[in-house]
Amino acid sequence: MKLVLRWFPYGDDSVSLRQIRQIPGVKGVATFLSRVPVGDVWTMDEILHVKNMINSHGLEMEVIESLNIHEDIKKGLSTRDMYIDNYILSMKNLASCGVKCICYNFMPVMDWYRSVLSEYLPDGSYTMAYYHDDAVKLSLSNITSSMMRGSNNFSLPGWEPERFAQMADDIEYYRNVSSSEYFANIKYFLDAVIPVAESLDIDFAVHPDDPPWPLFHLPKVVNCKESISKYLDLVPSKKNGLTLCTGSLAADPANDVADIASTFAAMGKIHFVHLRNIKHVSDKDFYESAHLSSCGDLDMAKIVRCLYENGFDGYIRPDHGRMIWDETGRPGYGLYDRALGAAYISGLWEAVTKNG
Ligand SMILES: [Mn+2]
Repeated sequence: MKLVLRWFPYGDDSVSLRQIRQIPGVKGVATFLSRVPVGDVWTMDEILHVKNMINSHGLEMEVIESLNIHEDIKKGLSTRDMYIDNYILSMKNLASCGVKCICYNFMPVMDWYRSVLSEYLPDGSYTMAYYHDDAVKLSLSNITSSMMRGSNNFSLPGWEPERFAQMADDIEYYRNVSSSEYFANIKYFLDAVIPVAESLDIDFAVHPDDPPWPLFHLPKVVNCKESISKYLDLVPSKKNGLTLCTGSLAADPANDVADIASTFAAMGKIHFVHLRNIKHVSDKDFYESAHLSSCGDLDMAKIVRCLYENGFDGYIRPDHGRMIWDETGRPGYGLYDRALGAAYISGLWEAVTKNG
């Protein structure tokens, strides 16, 4: 197991590499080239520029989160072959630079969504939350403007303002795309990239939908044990694997995250884990709690034990953190609470590996 932290380059992060280096146990960062437009090739020059910066702080860049997929690939348009060729070139360049794991998602239009980016908790911290009734009654423009207002002037991955103009049209487009057509588009993409991942020895790790139920009637892809199996079976390969995001999956109380962890770790299919906790206030309403089991609904020790006992040997990162100790920054991605999460995960891992 290797512990990493998400980090955003180009001055778009309130947390420095120097600070990350000082969190005990953290070996590297999961990052991405946010200034390369989605669909363009990640050139060696651009990758090495960021990698050298990370390495010079004593950290590794073995995980990319995310190498995003152009919407034309998701829609299955005739232009997709060009974008897939670009994607493969980016994979090859990343492999030459020592990258071993690529996290991505196949969610149409929206990467993730919270109806509140800064909710006050009784202990004086702030966190992200989701209230389903609010989410379904808001218009797209209300949603995009509330995400922007809550962003503290940092970019929100998946919510790039240049995409807003297109979002409404895209949502309309998917009204006529059935789930089976959408999965055919996924398979077309995986058929092209998984053999390349095999030849490059890069682990491919799809991130679950967040939240795990449909918004704006958009197709859902990876949101439960069955859909994870369906997705991974599209192209059977060790390289076609999963990012186990515990918080995303646990948002649906029907999901048994420990069981999902055991099942897919035993198959060698979990390459990357986002370990975070959430606390439900009703079936579809929740907030992101501190990482400790006692603070949320998830049994974090059990999940770590399930991963370890089933041979998991990939990357783990603490996921979103609350804003504590008067910190400000990108919602979910401050330093302090994620550092506490990292220390907690290190403790759980040490306990399970030493005591079984
Ligand atoms: Mn996640």
